[in-house]
Amino acid sequence: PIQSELCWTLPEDFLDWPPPRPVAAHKGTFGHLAIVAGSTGYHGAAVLAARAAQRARPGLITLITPASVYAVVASQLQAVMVHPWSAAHPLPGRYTALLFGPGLAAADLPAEIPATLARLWQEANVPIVVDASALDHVPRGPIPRDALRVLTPHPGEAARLLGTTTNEVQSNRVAAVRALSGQFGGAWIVLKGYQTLIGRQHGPIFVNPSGNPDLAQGGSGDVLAGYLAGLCAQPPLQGDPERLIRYAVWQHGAAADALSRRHPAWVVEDLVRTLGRVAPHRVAS
Ligand code: B4P
Ligand code: MG
Repeated sequence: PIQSELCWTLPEDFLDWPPPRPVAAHKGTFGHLAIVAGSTGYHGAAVLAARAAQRARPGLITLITPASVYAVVASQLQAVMVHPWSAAHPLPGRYTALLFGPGLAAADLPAEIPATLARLWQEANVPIVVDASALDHVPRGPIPRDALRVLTPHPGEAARLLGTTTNEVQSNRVAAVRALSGQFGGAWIVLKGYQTLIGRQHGPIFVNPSGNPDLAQGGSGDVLAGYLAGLCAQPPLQGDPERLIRYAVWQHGAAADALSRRHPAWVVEDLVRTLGRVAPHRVAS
């Protein structure tokens, strides 16, 4: 049953969003995203997230990746700056948003990466998005007031964080969002899957109507994380985090729906190319 705390996202919610870019804008206007992602065996997650972040069109993107995968990651990206993880790149630096994950999973992951995430999560005054195995390194407890924090678990990850089962999460997804947000200082939770939920410990929970089972392929979550973080990095969009997150999730699903209508056998690289190109429309009543 639909509870009163649930609000459906509608495509028409975004007829005036993102706002038009000022004619005299330059790349500095749209911020600089840092992505910390990838590890041995998971280099593709970093590449997909970076390419999806490009589709959100922040001014600049820097991808910081463990030295073990640096060469293979860097060789696949052009406009994205790529650096091997090292103390030479202090975070948050001048970045206007940070994404930790996806693909930060391998046993050879430098130990400073989880430690840096834990410190920044509690201190940094810039938006932080955390996805995939990086979720395991987010500290419970308070977060800075007025700093955007977003976790993007799928039901399996949500269950791991809550110490319960995937079935339990799926049987009351709203409760899972509330509980996760409560544990992580009131952070925004994007609980993925059919009808992705977006919400916090208190306040409305938004239900996303777009997307379909063609998204059930490895890498589609990495694409969402990159695209969402690419929007978070843009100062002109940071004033309305609720709409920003809802738009990212809606656009990701709508791009999948557009692909599924045209050619059913699409793969996640097609999703990256389509992302950001679906125009919001009014739904006939
Ligand atoms: P992992 O092996 O950790 O998968 P991953 O690397 O995170 O893959 P990826 O990043 O591409 O996908 P993600 O789910 O992040 O874990 C997979 C395991 O987790 C599964 O074997 C299962 O046990 C569990 N799990 C994951 N999703 C589940 C679900 N929905 N229900 C039950 N168990 C689940 O991101 C996928 C993206 O595609 C999200 O944006 C999601 O919303 C979207 N998507 C997938 N299926 C969709 C659908 N039917 N309708 C609409 N959107 C859908
Ligand atoms: Mg994932």
